[in-house]
Amino acid sequence: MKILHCADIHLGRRPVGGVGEYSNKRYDDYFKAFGWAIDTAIAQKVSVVLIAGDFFDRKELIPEVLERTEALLQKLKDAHIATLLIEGNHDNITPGKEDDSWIIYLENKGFLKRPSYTSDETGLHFTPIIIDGHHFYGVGYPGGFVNETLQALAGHLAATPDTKNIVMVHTAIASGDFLPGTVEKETIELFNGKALYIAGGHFHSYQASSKDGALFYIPGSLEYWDLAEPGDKKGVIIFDTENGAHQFLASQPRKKTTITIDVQSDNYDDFKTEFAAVIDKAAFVQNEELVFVELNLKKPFYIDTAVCEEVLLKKGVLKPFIKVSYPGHDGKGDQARQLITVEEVERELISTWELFSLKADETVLVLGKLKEYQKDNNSAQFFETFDSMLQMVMNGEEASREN
Ligand SMILES: [Mn+2]
Repeated sequence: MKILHCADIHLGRRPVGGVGEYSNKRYDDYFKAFGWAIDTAIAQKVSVVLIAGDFFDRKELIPEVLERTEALLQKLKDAHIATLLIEGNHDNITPGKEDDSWIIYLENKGFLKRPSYTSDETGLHFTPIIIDGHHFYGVGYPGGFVNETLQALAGHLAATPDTKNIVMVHTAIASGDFLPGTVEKETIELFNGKALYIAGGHFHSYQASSKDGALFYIPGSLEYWDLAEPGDKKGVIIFDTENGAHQFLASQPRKKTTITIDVQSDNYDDFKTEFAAVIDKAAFVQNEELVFVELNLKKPFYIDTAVCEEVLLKKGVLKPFIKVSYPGHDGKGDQARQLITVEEVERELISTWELFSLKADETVLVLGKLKEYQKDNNSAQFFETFDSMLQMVMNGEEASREN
């Protein structure tokens, strides 16, 4: 059986603060990239497509995102290719809130199937999706519980030998530094002889467990989610369960040019001349390129990055990004920040607040709405939502006084 594995599609993403042409082009890019993955699946005559989390960029969708997504998934359905999906940290389903999930909606409409598990006092219970004798297991995004969850799954698989197992999990192997939601390689090794393939995600560039008979793969996001994300190897993996062969096919994300300047100047005025001279020598595809400029300073001084961006925009760059590295900056922590969503940071903080902690998930949801209404200048909805948020907290207080 041939399988196409992709992950981190991030449909519906619009760059933060992006307006106009740049924002619209990037919004389209994620749909185009998924369209390419679908065309590849059809051309390669695969039986199953695996989407290993972060299918959507966020839980709430505008109608157009849903419409375009359904049109793309319909192509797989028409080609009689089964689509299996797990959630990532961006589209994670809140337990008990399954009715609010657009992923469950797509599942109910027959566009995809979602291997999942439940937990109770007796442990974790895994429900595989079975296709042509292959058992597909999925654990979504277990976050901080990823090692325990996968250990339990490995135990379950040990009790059912002789089945062809494929595992889907939204995680990556972290070596050395702690990164949120990542798994230890020892946990992955528990699956040797128990699974044919583990379909991972979360990191946005290609990863494969390094041992012989590698099991665990990440194809990388199809498009750049963040211009500063490490690694440029992005695409899909075609896996053949009959002979164990796997093949990486690179996607074509929007052109990104990285320019690293080891700044010689020690003051802003000299720097402006130095910067302009470097950029003047570069040539860009007009209005199409993302340009990421890293400025490595030997001596710290203030740089107005808006001025640098203006220089690049005048050269016809679609979107410039300027990153200033001051002496002594080791870049540690940058990747951790890229891996978690704003909502996850908010939830962690709110769960420490006395009045809101029991309603952390709801509060994050309401804050998201308030931000949107603020952006849209919709004061009526803003105040209505704000009132309901206060009501929610007051009800929570009353409930605790009664008990
Ligand atoms: Mn992602």
